[in-house]
Amino acid sequence: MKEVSTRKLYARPQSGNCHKVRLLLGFLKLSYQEIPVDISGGENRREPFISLNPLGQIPVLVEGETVLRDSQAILVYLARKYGGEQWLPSEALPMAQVVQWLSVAANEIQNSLNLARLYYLMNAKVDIDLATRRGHAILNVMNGHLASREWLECGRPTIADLACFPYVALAYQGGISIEDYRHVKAWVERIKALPGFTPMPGM
Ligand SMILES: N[C@@H](CCC(=O)N[C@@H](CS)C(=O)NCC(=O)O)C(=O)O
Repeated sequence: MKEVSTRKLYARPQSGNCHKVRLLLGFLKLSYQEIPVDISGGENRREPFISLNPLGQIPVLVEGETVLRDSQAILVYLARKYGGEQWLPSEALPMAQVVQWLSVAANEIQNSLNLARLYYLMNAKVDIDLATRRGHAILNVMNGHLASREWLECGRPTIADLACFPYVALAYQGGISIEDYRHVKAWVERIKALPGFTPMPGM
């Protein structure tokens, strides 16, 4: 383990966005302290948390004086700082290809598969028909992309895979089955089989 005694991850067990970060911390063998944030109790909207992230969202990574919000940004930081070329290449084109999928994770996946999950698990106000349609649309795109490759980019696992993985693996909790997307299903199993993989509740 590479020790940074002050590395902290503000998170909650049920959050797929937090789990992306947890996965990379694990793969990189980085030690950290997890600080639970009680979102249902509104802790994310009060001090001291709101000073760490004015958006009131988890995950937040604190490493010494560095404070970072957003799971995608945190993946980029950890991958480049501790992962060498493995998880996020530095060359222009492969880096951009990985970043394409970070955007998919933050937009198409977050606003479909994750919203559908929040509708069923947390009674969130969501247009469930729209979220479901969008969920199937992005699964269809991913399935086509993965038909000819094992990993989203670079021929190896990168943060593109980690960013997209949790809400795809948990899609069933939002009433969306990945059974018909066989290449996506195989990719989910491939990620779960990576040495050092740890599941989150529901996986
Ligand atoms: N773009 C952000 C989204 C983070 C996000 O939506 N976090 C949720 C938990 S998974 C949250 O903190 N929700 C509480 C709220 O918005 O009040 C990321 O990828 O980290």
